[in-house]
Amino acid sequence: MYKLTLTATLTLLTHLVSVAQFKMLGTSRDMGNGCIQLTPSVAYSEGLAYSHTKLNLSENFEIEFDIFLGDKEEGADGITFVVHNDQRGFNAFGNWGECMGYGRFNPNYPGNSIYPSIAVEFDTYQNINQNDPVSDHVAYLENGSSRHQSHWNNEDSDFNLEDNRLHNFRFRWDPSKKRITVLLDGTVVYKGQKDLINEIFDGKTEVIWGFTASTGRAHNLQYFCLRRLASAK
Ligand SMILES: [Ca+2]
Ligand SMILES: [Ca+2]
Repeated sequence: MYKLTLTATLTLLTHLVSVAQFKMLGTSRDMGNGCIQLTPSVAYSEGLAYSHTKLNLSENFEIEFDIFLGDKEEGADGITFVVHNDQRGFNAFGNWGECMGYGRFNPNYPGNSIYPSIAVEFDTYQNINQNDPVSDHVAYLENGSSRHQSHWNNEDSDFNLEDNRLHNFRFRWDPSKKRITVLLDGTVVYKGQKDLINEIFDGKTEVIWGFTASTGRAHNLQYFCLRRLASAK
């Protein structure tokens, strides 16, 4: 029932997104064919891409992209989808390596990270410091901390996202139910309830969104490809 209602609402207004809509930072660049590179397969790279158009958290929306996390299973570090209201605006970035351009190395030390924010990480490298499992995984993050208490890896200790394939990513926000739903290749990989406007963004409804990625000693080509942004007014 929920799904049917959401789908019907989303058809009210669908925006087609374009590469020109994104501001690129660091190693990000237009790859053509509607794809934006975040990092090349080069050590210690960091790239971000933000949509010039902000999201309105008082509205329903679903964002859909394809993401590519590399072809080397021993690569690193992953991509985050981020929603933020950092005072640095479209120039905000976090640390490299395990922080994926979003977070900080020590969860308890402010360091440089994107704040206030939420993010979904697609993590391809185990960092014990951030509570990562041995496998690749998806996790929900808040306020620039890369450490997470839970994760999704399909309960598969060999789960691998660095498989030289595009993976479909969808992020849904329902403000009436305060519900976040994240899908990877059609499977729900995170579902949570949070009053984002008041608990994270101090009453603000207009927020910046985009993708961040980085590499460390290990690396991979990482990019995303445009699909659609749908929202209801
Ligand atoms: Ca990691
Ligand atoms: Ca892997």
